[in-house]
Amino acid sequence: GRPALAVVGATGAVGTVLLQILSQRADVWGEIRLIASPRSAGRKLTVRGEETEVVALTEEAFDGIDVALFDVPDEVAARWAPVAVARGAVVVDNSGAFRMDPEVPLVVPEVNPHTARIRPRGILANPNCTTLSMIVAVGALHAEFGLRELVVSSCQAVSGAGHAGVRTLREQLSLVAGTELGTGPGDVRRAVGDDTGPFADPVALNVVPWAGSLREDGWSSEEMEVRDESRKVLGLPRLPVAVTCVRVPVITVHSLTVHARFEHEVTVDGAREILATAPGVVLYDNPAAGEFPTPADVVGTDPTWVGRVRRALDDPTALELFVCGDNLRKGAALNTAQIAELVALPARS
Ligand code: 11C
Repeated sequence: GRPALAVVGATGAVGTVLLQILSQRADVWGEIRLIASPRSAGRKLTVRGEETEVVALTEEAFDGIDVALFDVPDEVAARWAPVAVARGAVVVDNSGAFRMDPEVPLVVPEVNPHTARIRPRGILANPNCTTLSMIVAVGALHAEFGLRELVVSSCQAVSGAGHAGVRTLREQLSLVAGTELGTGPGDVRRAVGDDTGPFADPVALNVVPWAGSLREDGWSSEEMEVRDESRKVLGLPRLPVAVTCVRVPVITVHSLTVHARFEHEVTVDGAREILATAPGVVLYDNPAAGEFPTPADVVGTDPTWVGRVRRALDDPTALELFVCGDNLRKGAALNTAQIAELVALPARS
């Protein structure tokens, strides 16, 4: 029969999008079992047009499951992914718990599908949504030109922080809408109050140069992850990577500015040709006509969108790009679904 799939964390922001994606893609699955915390057990969610009851996360919940997709916090994944493996499932995990484990492949099907075949722990990891929102485009250019350095800044949407992030921005927007706020120091902060939700500062009418938790020497966890994960996915363990992660008042779609330096001289025409034909990438780049990707247009779509392709003014080996990707789709749910399909249909990789 067809393989059985479990979705662990079916009620979260990523889980919700995953159920939509599983309903839209070519159906390779037999049973799809929905698993969540005991708090959500008994809820009914729709997948592939069928109402499906959510079952509680227990050891027995994995019986008969071939592939288990995890969209849960790191500590829940660390505890339960090995349980699912012990019960016979291959785990595709979208938390940070296993991404840098040398025995866990970090998989982006358009970039390194071959790595999914060898999985000593029975676990495959999905990169962070910030890495994923740009890596398919960068990977296509690397395959042709040989990447030597990456300098990126992110503009991250609030849904990267889940339902709580979206709620926070919507509430703050309702407090500042129709006012004259944003003209005096601290006026937005006073209007939205002390509770800034999952963010370090007010995010309405603002940009916040911080995402994740504090690491050594002033770096954020998000910045370290973009560096570590880009190196691992591209197979370039010593790639110089400079990153600044910034939160912006966008609901969904992470954008990144990318400065990519390559082995040899590059041309804009050569880069455009690669980006126009790379699987999973859409080149949308005609500034004379005002055409470049923005989150408001990209949201809800699958590809990585690239615009503003330029050669660096002071370095003929480097390109500047603006990249947008839906952080809940390619950045999370879609990539895990694609990895699960690689496991179910290995001939494709
Ligand atoms: C954000 N990239 O935008 C983060 C969310 O380790 O999967 C993803 C955190 C993670 O807030």
